[in-house]
Amino acid sequence: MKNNSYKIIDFNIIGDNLGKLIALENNNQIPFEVKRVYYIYDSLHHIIRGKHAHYNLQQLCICVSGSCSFLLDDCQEKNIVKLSSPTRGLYIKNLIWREIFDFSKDCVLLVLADDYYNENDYIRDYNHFINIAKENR
Ligand code: T46
Repeated sequence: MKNNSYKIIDFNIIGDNLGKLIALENNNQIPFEVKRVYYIYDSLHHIIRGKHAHYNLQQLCICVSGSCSFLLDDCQEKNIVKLSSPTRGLYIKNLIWREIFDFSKDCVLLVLADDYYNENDYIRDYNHFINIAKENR
């Protein structure tokens, strides 16, 4: 997989006797400017979410509670990344097919995105994704 298609970002933990804190800033720990935040919770263990790519959207996904796994596909290679810690984020560039699965009961997946919700940015047909991704390699 093109090594900049996605990356794991380990956050700096600010810890003291009160507990732990993680701070995320635009263009610092987050490799873009955030325009939208959403979170996914109460997903059933056996379901698969995602099953799409984005033409342009970049996102940073953080499992702030529990765990879930991502299948990432850049049209040449598929990798699985498990998120199970609030101390790391998964940065996903555009034109990456993703499927999210294996949700733990307590999973809360926080997603920071660089743009507003726009259904026209979604590629929901896998064959179409393959064609577009190959053209853009
Ligand atoms: C992604 C993965 C990780 C909105 O109205 N606003 C929003 O900001 C979002 C993200 C969704 N929606 C609506 C659209 C659908 O009617 O919420 C419904 C569920 O969305 P979707 O089926 O796209 O959910 P997932 O979990 O398959 O995908 C989401 C994001 O859409 C996607 O960008 O990368 O989480």
